[in-house]
Amino acid sequence: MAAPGENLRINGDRLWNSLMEMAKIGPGVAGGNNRQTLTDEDGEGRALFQKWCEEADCTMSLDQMGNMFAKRKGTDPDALPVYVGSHLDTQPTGGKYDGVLGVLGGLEVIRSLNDMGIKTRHPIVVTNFTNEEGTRYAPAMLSSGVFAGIHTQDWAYAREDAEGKTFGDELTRIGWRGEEEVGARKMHAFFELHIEQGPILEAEDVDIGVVTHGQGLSWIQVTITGKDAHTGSTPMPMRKNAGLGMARVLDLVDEIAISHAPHAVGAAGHIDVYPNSRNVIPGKVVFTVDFRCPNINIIADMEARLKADAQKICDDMGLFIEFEKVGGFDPVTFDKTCVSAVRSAAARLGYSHRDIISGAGHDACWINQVAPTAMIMCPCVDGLSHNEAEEISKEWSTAGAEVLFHAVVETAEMVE
Ligand code: HGY
Ligand code: MN
Ligand code: MN
Repeated sequence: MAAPGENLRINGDRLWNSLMEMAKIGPGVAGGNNRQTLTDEDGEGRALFQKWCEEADCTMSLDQMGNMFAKRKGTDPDALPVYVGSHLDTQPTGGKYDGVLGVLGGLEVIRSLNDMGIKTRHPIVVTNFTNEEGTRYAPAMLSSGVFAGIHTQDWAYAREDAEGKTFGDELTRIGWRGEEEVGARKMHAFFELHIEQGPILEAEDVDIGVVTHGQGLSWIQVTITGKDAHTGSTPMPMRKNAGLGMARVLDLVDEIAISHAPHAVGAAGHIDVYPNSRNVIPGKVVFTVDFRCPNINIIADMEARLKADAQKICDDMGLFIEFEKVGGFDPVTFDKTCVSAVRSAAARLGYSHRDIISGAGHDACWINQVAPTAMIMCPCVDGLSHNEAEEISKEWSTAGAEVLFHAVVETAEMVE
């Protein structure tokens, strides 16, 4: 397939301006974003994205999980489309670029093709996957997971947020529940541009991460039950302190991950304490342990050690402990042809690049199970993400989108 000439570039200013416009929707309190999935702000962001896609002469489709598909026609109506995209939902203290760069970078590919009057044989479809973050509704990558046949739609619809509102009801409430069957679409290939969310590219002064693999993930929800009691009048030996049990288990999580250094990681980001009153010994805690590693055997070892050693901690303290697997996926190997298209695009465009394993999970990790898939990463400042201070440069954004443009256009086959 003919690759685009190195002179074919995107409009980095237009992409940057669109990123800044989208960032105005669902602002955080510290310069980032709080545009959580299926909130009114998510609905507003979707509407803006749809408006921009229609202005770029795309046709928008919506499936039953609210996944959005903006299609630019190809010359061959029978050719499977090349998909490009990511997610518009953010963490509660999210940044302006996590996910959004991949969706608006895909839109910039379309806008640039329109500017240059370039036709491709395969159609190109820009995608916004619903609820990639998995914050309000666990697990992460929920809708790309339904699209790839990992989760059933009924199971996804029944997921509840902290207030007991279901995914299905909230998707209907914000008016973005489509009719299209989820996963019925077939893809020629899928490309996702994403910030690295780690420190490697910036530290090595490299412009582009050619993502060859994604590490695996395990989310285990742990419930420890003790006994609510008065923090003042209950003698120490009589206490059944679920909060103390959690503290010792969280220390164990850190110890397990460090024992598999340097690649394994572990922490708990979600913690609920009951009754969460200043003068009541916690009778119950619920928290989610997040283990990750590129090696599936190490993930299994971390899960096994957590269960065995946390059980012993709680037995010794007279506490009751339960474990529930609430999310996870095996390490991912992306498609070699798509990865090569990314690597040769970076080289052609003169950008420094290196192979990299994705530390975070992405919709591409699930889509890789149903279509040839690859990812492109750009650096982020101090490797910081899932923090309102998340930052990238316009140059990094432009470089990432140009590599995306070249990889997508090569795969979609430019028509002279
Ligand atoms: O959890 C993840 O890795 C992704 O940011 N949802
Ligand atoms: Mn993301
Ligand atoms: Mn994220």
